[in-house]
Amino acid sequence: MIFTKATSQITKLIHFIGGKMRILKKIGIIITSLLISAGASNAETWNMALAYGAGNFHSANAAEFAKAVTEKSGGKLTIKTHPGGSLFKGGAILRAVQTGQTQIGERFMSAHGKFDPLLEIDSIPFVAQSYSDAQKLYNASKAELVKGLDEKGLVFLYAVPWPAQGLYSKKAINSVNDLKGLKFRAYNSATIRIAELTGMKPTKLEAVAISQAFSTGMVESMITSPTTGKNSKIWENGVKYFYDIAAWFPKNMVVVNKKAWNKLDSSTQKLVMKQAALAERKGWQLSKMGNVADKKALADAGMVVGKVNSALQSHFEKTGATMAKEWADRAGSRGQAVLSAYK
Ligand code: PCA
Repeated sequence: MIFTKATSQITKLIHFIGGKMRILKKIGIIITSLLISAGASNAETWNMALAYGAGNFHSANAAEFAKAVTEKSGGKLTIKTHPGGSLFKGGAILRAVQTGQTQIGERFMSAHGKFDPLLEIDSIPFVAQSYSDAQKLYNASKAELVKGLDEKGLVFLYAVPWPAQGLYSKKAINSVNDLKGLKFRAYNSATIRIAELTGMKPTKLEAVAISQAFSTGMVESMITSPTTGKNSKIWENGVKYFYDIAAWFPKNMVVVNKKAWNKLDSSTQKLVMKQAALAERKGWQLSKMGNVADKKALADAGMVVGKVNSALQSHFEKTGATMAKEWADRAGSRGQAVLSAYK
């Protein structure tokens, strides 16, 4: 009897607390939505244009960066990523961000030598042939790069290299003669210049167009990372050979439109810079891992993965020396200062 009474009292108490909790929860929701609407005037949304597929490590890293900023900014900044060139194709991203058509984007730096020759420094063959040299070159060039972008209305956030660049071909390449006349997929002025100095026929194409270009026979060779070959499942398009030249580590950079940047309060700007630094560190690690794993993936898919022979090696070295001189002329004293700081 006493026991039953106590039980019913406890049940009543639980109902009472439950009722109070529901009211508190409702009040909480109301307060939260009031806070959100009060803050709505300084809640920003940025659309982040990415040129490479969602599965690529640069895009995955950018998505993680965007998520971290969105979650940590307390509703002040939401970043939405658009991979695979779905918002703007690679070639249009820098200009789209500069002119404010979108607020943020990632772009392959060395395709923009006309914008600033300093952006091409990481694609001069044989200047930096390892990750540690690539890092040194980045450190030596960063201040000038950031300044050049700033003068053109862009805020630099971070840069991450692609794995070492190598030569892909449908047929085996044992001499410079084997390269002559080949239809060659290029991604910037430097790769076009290599093709010209070698006697290949260059066509500039976005990475997302690679599979189709090889499968239709529009191109039959290219120089890019093991990662891009793997992402394009290049072995399914008749490409059997990968020669690891490892003569440069070109980078992607993430930039923001300056007007969009200036709309953020200083604590949000700090948050973005902090997450950018983390994304940069993570990106370099992912790149180093890909440099090993993606080469293995090419071999596992049945491709012949090796090095060029010494005659080809010296051809590419000579080509690189010519290109270094040409770049020095274009980049002038600014370029010279950066290169001597690197050396
Ligand atoms: N992949 C990109 C740029 C460099 C790289 O490794 C591409 O092929 O377009």
